[in-house]
Amino acid sequence: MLISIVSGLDESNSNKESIIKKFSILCHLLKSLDYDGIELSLLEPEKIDIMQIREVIDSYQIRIPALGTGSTYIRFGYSLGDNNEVNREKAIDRINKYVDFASEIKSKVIIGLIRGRYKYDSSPKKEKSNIISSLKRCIAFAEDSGVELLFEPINRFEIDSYNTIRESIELIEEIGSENLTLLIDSFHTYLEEDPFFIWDDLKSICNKVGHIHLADSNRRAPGSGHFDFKGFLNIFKKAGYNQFASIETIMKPSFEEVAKSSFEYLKLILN
Ligand code: LER
Ligand code: MN
Repeated sequence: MLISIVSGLDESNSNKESIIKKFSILCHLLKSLDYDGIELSLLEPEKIDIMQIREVIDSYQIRIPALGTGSTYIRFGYSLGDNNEVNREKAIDRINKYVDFASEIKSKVIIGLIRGRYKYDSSPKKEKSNIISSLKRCIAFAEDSGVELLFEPINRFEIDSYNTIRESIELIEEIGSENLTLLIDSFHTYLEEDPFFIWDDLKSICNKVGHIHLADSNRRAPGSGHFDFKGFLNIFKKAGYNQFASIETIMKPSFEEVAKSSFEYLKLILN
């Protein structure tokens, strides 16, 4: 299992030079801590100089396993489940920009918060049907570009649909594309899944998982709450999962400290 951590690059408020500088500093730090990758949470990937990013990842021998897209909904308000067609088109168009970026660096693209929340003019049923039709369009583009999309179940306090692993698997099976896999986030798993069944369920769906997010029950660094990371990660380890697990937490007291303590804790568990 490969280990990475999530960071933004503040690309919307910076010039190309300072974006690369920030990225190089992050890679330098993470490499010194023995990380395999850095997951990027982006708003406008088209503002980033992809050639320079490639030079940095090559020089540090570090990978960018996935791109987070949730800020498209949080900052721009565009979502795949919106009842307004113009807004849906904008979200699909934004996903295509992430896919373009991902195809250049062999990364994957996350479909999480960009699904949005339904408004007064919608309903759970309409929202789901909007998400499915938007997702089919995104998948067609991702397939043409050779990029994998990662569908992430997200807890009910942040989003209105596909909160559980079971619902998400059903959707993935309905879409039926090899380019659509599951992203399991330990924090959403902790909040949404039945503790009696989840461990057996995870064993049976391991082969559909393309990426993992790690945060403890308090959404802080693994080891600081009471989520059973040993049980969770050993299921994937035993199943031969060889993709990435990314630390995605509240970065307190600091990014550096979270990166350091999480890595040490995970190595103890995984070895
Ligand atoms: C995104 O990966 C995620 O987990 C959401 O809950 C956004 O915070
Ligand atoms: Mn997540």
